[in-house]
Amino acid sequence: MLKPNLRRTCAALAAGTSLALALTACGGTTKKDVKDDNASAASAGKADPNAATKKGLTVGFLPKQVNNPYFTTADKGGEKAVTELGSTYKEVGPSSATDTAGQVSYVNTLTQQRVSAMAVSAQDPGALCTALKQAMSNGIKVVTYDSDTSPGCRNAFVSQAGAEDLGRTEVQLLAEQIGYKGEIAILSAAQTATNQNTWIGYMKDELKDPRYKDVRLVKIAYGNDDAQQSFQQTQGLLQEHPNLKGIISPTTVGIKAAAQYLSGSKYKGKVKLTGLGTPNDMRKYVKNGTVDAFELWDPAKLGDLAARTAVALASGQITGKEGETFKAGTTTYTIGKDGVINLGKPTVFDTKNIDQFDF
Ligand code: RAM
Repeated sequence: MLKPNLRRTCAALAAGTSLALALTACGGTTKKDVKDDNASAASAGKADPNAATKKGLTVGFLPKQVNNPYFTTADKGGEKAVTELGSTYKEVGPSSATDTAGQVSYVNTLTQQRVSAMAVSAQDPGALCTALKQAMSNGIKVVTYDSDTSPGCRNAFVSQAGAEDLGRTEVQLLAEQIGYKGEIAILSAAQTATNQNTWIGYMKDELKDPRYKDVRLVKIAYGNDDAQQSFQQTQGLLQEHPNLKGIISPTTVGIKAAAQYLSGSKYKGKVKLTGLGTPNDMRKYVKNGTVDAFELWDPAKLGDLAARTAVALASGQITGKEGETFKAGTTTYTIGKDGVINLGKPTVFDTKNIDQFDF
């Protein structure tokens, strides 16, 4: 929580001095923000579905992590769509997936640069809220994609697939591979990551079903979307739990590192691994028998939809309210509860289809 005198200073700064100064002094999160953020921040006013698509906008992309190939692909999809719609694309972001302070300062940078809209994959549900609200109060439209904030801190969230679907299907995939019996672990990304934590919540719920009565989740490890940390965490999981039968890694960085470790160890093919990976990262591990099946959506399509949502918001075609519809390319999307827009269903990749995909 900001101290009262700092709060006053912030208000005075915002009112009387440059926006930049107020942002620097007052960014960050307070507990109160998180509590107040449960209702979606659909923009005020009415949507005009027939409004023309504005050109000449600037759309800033702020991924969780710039040097993560998943975001390189996703944001390229965003860039292509923004350019196609006649606007300017830019990308800023931290190189570590656990640098929430860095993400806050990038939000502030985009706000100071007066972009028309920003698309953000959040490292933490609450940490960016003060900064994002400041952006929205400056007329900037905020779309989260891939990993959401609390709903009140953005206008809409472009979700890669139903979160519940993703969580449950990963458990289903692994349980089938281990014959519904044995110890399993999860190798996640950052401990605060909204998307991974939501999926893990559904995994735990799925595991309550009686058909998993012989499956036991023994540990959730965090590799922070860092290849080396994820590799070491996998090694640690096997050392600590010698009877481990399977690992779910709902992160492209984690699953690749875990596959790399397993593939060079005595556990190859014996300890099963599934989760969310890209076909290009995972092809060789599917072909060499380390991995049977895993899943993902097309990251470029997620970036594309985030860009088109940002432009539709900035053009006044949607405000982020439930029930509004808009056209993105040739598909019409309907905004769901809490301003969530769903890209579609994930694809399961295995030895039969993996060669048909190139991302
Ligand atoms: C990593 C990131 C990202 C997640 C994918 C599956 O690249 O954690 O947020 O959506 O994995």
